[in-house]
Amino acid sequence: MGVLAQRVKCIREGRPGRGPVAYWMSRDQRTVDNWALLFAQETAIAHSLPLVVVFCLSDSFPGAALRQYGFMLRGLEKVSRSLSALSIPFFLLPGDPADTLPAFVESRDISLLVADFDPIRVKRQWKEAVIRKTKVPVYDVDAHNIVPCRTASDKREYGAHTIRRKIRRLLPVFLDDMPILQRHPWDSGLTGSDVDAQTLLEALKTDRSVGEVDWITPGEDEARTALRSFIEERLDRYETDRNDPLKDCQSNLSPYLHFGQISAQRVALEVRDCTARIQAKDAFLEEHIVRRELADNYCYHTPGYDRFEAFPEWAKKTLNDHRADRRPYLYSLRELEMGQTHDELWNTAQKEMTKTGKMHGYLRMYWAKKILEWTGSPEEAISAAIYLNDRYELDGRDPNGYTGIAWSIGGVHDRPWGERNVFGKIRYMSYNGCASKFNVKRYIETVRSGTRG
Ligand code: FAD
Ligand code: FO1
Repeated sequence: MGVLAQRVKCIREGRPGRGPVAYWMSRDQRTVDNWALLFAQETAIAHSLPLVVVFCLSDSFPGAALRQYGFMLRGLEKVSRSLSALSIPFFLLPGDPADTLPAFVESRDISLLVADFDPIRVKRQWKEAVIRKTKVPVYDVDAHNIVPCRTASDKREYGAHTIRRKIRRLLPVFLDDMPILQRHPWDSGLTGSDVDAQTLLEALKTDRSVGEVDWITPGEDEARTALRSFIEERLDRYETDRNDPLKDCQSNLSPYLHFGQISAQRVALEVRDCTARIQAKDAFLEEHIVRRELADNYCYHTPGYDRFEAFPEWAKKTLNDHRADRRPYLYSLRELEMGQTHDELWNTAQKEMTKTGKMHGYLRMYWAKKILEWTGSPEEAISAAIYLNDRYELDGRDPNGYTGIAWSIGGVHDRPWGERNVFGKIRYMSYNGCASKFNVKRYIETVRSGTRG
């Protein structure tokens, strides 16, 4: 497991306890193909120690509502069962990690804590708070990226073209098969939590106005089924049809990837080794590996990843030069949320997101760019886009989202284009541009009639 060492970072030497090794599961909510869990098990076995998994359930995760907690908890219920079958008890601690985890570490005399890598702000804050209130060694494992974020690059990359060559060079080392999690040989004598998703959801203090969706089922097995059906039925058309919302050619893996219910490495291995057309495979792997890992790179190296200040100098200048431009339309957050603009295409994309929890990828660019055009300032646009994206998307609250919005509104990972009103040199997208890509009227009909999403 040599490459495993490159995924692991010791973030605090600390003083080991005498009890089990604990994996603090958060981003990578799966038992199979989980490098953080594999590292925790390898360490526990090396010291003849039991292994436990702990998950802190915060009811105030930024932007999350019933929709996302439902998907997550129904997946975790299955994770807890799979782990206990391997003699690895799963503990679910309701509350903020800083309030619950230190006491858990203390009371079980945990010998060391393994966490999973996550570049978003709230997760860094959680880790810092837990480290301050504990003394044990803490390790951080990148189980989410194929090429670990901290190995791919030591700085913020300019764009896909700069990180692509770094990732390509390292893929042969990291895009390899993964060991199987074993039945744990050392028994902790501890009984884990009884995770009943429905009961937890009913007790959860969260926004219930954004309801669960029923077109996708959470869980590790369901994620692998979704991957298989994408490979068998849609992958072949990916590079030709992926930008047409009527062709239904996306993988629909993002909710599973966001909650870590499937390993990105597993997805890449199965796509690489399947018999689909090479152009389709390459197009998918470009998005799935380069674009996704570029998003982690951006959020990890840019603490203010969701702010105007994070935009490239050229973008800040051009947006400032056009700050006073007259906006052709101005909409409030409420009007945007209700899809009450003059643009039926935009309203329909918004409706697809609020109804299904998953807006088509091509339309997300158009959707965000129009928010820049129809709000009073770039700062207001960022805040509205993040609020709506994180509140309604199943895959929201993710580095991919903060980066997608920064690309659309602030030119991050993009270059200057022809200067125009409000946008300045930020890449522009138009209704007619969409109409040249797909049948806009039919897309509007399918969402309105409910046959889509
Ligand atoms: P597929 O096309 O099947 O892609 C497979 C996987 O590749 C995705 O799950 C994702 O992990 C990765 N990927 C694809 N496109 C991108 C991209 N542009 N950037 C980074 N990774 C990508 N993605 C999210 O996961 N969560 C979000 O909240 C989110 N918000 C976005 C907001 C805007 C304004 C934009 C422009 C993009 C956003 N994206 C987001 C990226 C992309 O649109 C989604 O990842 C994709 O549509 C998810 O559907 P899929 O898995 O079926 O896509
Ligand atoms: N991670 C946790 O460890 N505990 C939570 O309670 C939690 C809630 C949550 C709700 C919505 C959502 O989209 C993500 C949530 N996550 C939670 C984090 C998630 O697993 C990922 O770590 C990050 O969001 C992606 O970087």
